[in-house]
Formats: sequence, structure tokens, C-alpha cells
Amino acid sequence: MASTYTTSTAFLEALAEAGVSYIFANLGSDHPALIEALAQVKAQGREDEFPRLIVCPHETVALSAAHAYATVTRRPQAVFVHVDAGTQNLGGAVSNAMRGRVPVLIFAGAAPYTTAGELPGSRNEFIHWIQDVPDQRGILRGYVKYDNEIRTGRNVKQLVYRALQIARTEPAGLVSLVGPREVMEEPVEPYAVDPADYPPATPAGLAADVTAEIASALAAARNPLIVTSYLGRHPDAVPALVELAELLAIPVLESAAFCVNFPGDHHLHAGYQFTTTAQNQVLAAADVILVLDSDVPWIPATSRPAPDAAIYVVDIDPVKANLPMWHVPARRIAAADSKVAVEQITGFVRDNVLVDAGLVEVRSAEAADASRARRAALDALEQPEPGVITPRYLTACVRDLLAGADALVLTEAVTNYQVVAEHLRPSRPGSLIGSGGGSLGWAGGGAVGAKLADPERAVVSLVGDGSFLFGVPSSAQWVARRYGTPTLTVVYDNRGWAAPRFSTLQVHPDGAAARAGDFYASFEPAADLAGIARAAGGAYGVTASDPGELPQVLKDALAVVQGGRSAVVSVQLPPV
Ligand SMILES: Cc1ncc(C[n+]2csc(CCOP(=O)(O)OP(=O)(O)O)c2C)c(N)n1
Ligand SMILES: [Mg+2]
Repeated sequence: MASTYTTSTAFLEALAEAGVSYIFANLGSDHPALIEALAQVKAQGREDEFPRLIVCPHETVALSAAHAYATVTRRPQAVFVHVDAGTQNLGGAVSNAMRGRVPVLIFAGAAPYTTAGELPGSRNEFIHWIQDVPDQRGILRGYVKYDNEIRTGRNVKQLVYRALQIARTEPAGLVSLVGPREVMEEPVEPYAVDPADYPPATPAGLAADVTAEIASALAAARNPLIVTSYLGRHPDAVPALVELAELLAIPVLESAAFCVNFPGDHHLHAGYQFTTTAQNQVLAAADVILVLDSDVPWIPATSRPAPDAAIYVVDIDPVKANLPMWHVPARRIAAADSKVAVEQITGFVRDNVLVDAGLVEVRSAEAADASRARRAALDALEQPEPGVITPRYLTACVRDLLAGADALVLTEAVTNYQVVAEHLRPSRPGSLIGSGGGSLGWAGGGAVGAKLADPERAVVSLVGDGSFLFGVPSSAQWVARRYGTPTLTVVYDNRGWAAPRFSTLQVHPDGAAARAGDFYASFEPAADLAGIARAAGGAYGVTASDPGELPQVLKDALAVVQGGRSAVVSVQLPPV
């Protein structure tokens, strides 16, 4: 059979030429042209010139995998989904990618617009009427930076490159294209467009006067502080931040952080905060605060800076127009790439000899004392209790398990985010990632994407039991086996949702729910979470409840993963 060159062929070529290695796909009646185009290039032995299609039985898994892949590599991948219901099924993963500022290209089909065989691709299945929704592009519009429709194959490459240019330009994000069946079937003459003509915008720096103002304020401060959440999305920004922090002995506080912004074992690390219930004393004591790349530097209801603290904000997304309520009382809010900005500030301090060596020495010693004290307190908290596995002990066991291994950790531990950060103390830039968003279930597909992005690394997910189930483990574990991406999942299994229980107690500490001790959040009778992974993905799945045996159980599971098979360890914590 003669091969044809269609819009779909050009679309796939464009993705490949733009550096897309994988298409995470959940297909439907809208995709025959793409399936045929892929089959034709495979028949020609040219499969390797095109992105590899990863079949994902659930869309959450597909987008979460693309999300994690792009988080690790900063290279956007593609997600192909069905029109209407398939696009809806991306669900909260869309919100995660937006909040995580992660570049991904989503393609959905669209219902055929001819109904009686007028064009190739015209309606010929009952579902083509049912799937014809009024606003296909509108499904994602609140979450994407750009959406458009492929209207012809003659410029689909330009459209793809423009979409990816927007996706990659910081703040990075989702872009979406839709293509009706007739357009995707359209025969076109092969053509070439150079993707190098569509670079993302280069990272911007601070204006000279703003650099001078921030650098001078930090250098003159008695108690300067840096608060950051996502500077470490770009791991090469971390050494730059370390250099500035050391130059002036500025402690660094990580707030709601889903990446390594500053080495956890550094004496200037001022701790981690997620949802605070008490005033952070480091924050309260600061007279000059530089907030670098943060959506939530503190929670004013429980913890805030001193009223007279001088606050400066430098952020890739400084006014956060897509957060309807947001305010930091800053003297200056500047849009800049954090690495560029930090290097500028460091350069200004050095060039103008602003370092007060005596003060820096004193502050450095104070920070080292504080860090030692915090570490000792945490060490005490992670000791096992008789017969009980606490989240802190579990995290300490994971830390010991991974000591010396070049592991990549995915965190979706929810009420244990803080525990995971404090006891893992990740220090290597890029060694820990989270979704950056609020839709749970990311790590299931995320682990697949992370392993594809960095196959040599051990990938370990630390997830709540609720999050494990949100991640459609049947789908995620199947994909992992099918495509050879073995990872270790450690479930912080408290048989329920601790989060809504916590939230209710914060607002209604003496209410009826508190008195009854029932928050509609228990998963009893317990599901066999490890069993799901065994059944769906042939994984090694075990449940652990003995604190003494836990280190060996984790070690065995990691060995299985290193042997090429996924493992899930459901660790029994005190129930919610
Ligand atoms: C997709 C999605 N649905 C609902 C929620 C609301 N929610 C926030 S935390 C939470 C419970 C998470 O349970 P688990 O992963 O077991 O963590 P735990 O609270 O027990 O620490 C829920 C349901 C959410 N964040 N995302
Ligand atoms: Mg739970």
C-alpha cells in the first residue's frame, strides 16, 4: 500500500524535530490519521525518527508522566488525548502542570465537522455526534498558556513550533492544540521548517538599579533571609544561590518547596515550612527578606515577617496574575530569572566590596548553631517507637536506604511533605521533585516519566495512600511494566486522608467532628495497595508494619527495582 504524507505525518515530524521524544497517549476515534501515519513510518523502518508513543490507559498517567519528564529534563513532551471525555479525563493533572510551570504540549482530536462522507475523516461512527461538544478548546482554557486549532497541514509545523516556543518560555506551561479528523487526514506536500527559528525567550535579569538596591539592602541587613520555593526547578541555579548565601551568610528558608532549592545539609539552611501552625521564628527575626521564586513564602494567618522588615520579591512570575488573591508587602517586585538575578546580586556585592566580614562570620556561626540544634531535634524525633512505624522513622529509613545512591525522589506525601523534606534533607540539586500543584495522583504517572527521562537513576516515589489511589495505580503500574520503567513506590499508608482531618481540626478544634473523631476520611477496611501493583503491573508488592524489619523490606524492594521490576511497599503508619 502506498504511503501518504498527511497533516498527521507533518505534525509527528514537527514534534520529533522539536525534540519531543515521547507521546504519552490515550487514543480514540479521533486519531486514525495519527495511528496510520505512525504505522506507515514504522513500516518504512523510520520509527526511530519519530517520538515513541507510550500507551497510557488513563489520561492522568499520561499527563503526569509528561509533567515529570519535563521537570527532569526541561524538555516538553506531547500528550495525545481523545476529544471531549478524554480531555476531561486529564483532570487535575492539568492544574498541576500549570502550577508547576511545566512545559507540555497537549493534542486532542476534535469531532469531524462533515457528516455525510464529504471528506476523508468525515463522520462514520455514532460517537462522532455525541463527542461534538460546544467548546472543546474551552475545556483546558483556564489552565493553558496557549490554545489553537490545526486548520491545515500546510502550516502545522509552524503551529507546533509556536506552541512549544510559548510552552518553554518562562514561566513555562501547558499549550494545547486540537485537530479535527478531516484536517488530520489532509494530504500535503512534505515540507521543512527549522525549529531553531522558534527559540524560547531568553531568561531576563534585573535592571541595574534594582540589583543595586537589593544587593545593598542584603549587605546592610543585620538578619537577612532568603525565602524560596521553586528556584531549584533549574538545578543549576542552586550553586548560584549557595554562593550568594555564603558570601553574606544569609540563611535560606524553603517554603512549600517541591524541589531542592538549597542543600539540606548546608549550615545556612534555615529549615522547611509547608502549612505552618505557628510563627516561624527565623522569618520573624529577619530585617531584610529576599523572596525568590515563591507562590507561598509564608502563611500570614499563622506566620509572617516583622511589620518593618524590608521585603524584596524576585520571581519568574512576580505578580501571579493567575492566582486571584495574592499579595506580598514588598518594597520592590521584580520579574527575573532567579539564577540570573542571584548572580547579578552576588556580582554587585563583590564589585562594590559590600561584605562586612565580621558580621558575616558572626551570622555564619549563629546559623551553624541553629542548624545543629534543629538537626539534633529532628534526629530525636526519628527514633522508632515500639511496634509503631512513624512517618519520621519511615523517612529516615528511606534516607538511609538511598544514602550514596544517585536517586531521584518524587514526593506526594501530603500531610507528610514537611516530614519528608526534614528527614530526607535532600542536598543534590534536582534530586527531589513534586508536582508543584494541588491535584493528587501525580506520582503514579510521574514515576514513569521521571524514569524515562533519567533511566540510569533509581526513581523512588514517596506517596500518601490516598495519593497512590488518585494516581490510577492500575494504569501507572501497567505502563511501567509495558515500557520497562521500574521504580520504587513507598506508600505512607495511614489508611485514609489525614489532610481533611487536619483541616477540620484547624478550623473546628472543638466541633462535632472533633468530638466524634470521625472526619469521613478513613479507608477502613483497608485496600491491598501492593496487591493492585502486583495485579496490574506484575510488580513486587509488599506491606510492611514492623519497624525493625522496615530497613530490610525497603532494601529488598530497591534490589528488585534495580533488577528491572517495579516495587510497591505499603508501609503501615498509625491510621487516620
Ligand atoms: C485530585 C484531588 N482530589 C482531592 C484533593 C483534596 N485532598 C487534599 S489532601 C487529600 C488527602 C490525601 O490523602 P493521602 O495521600 O493519603 O495523604 P494524607 O492526607 O493521609 O497525608 C485530599 C483528598 C486533592 N488535593 N486532589
Ligand atoms: Mg493517607
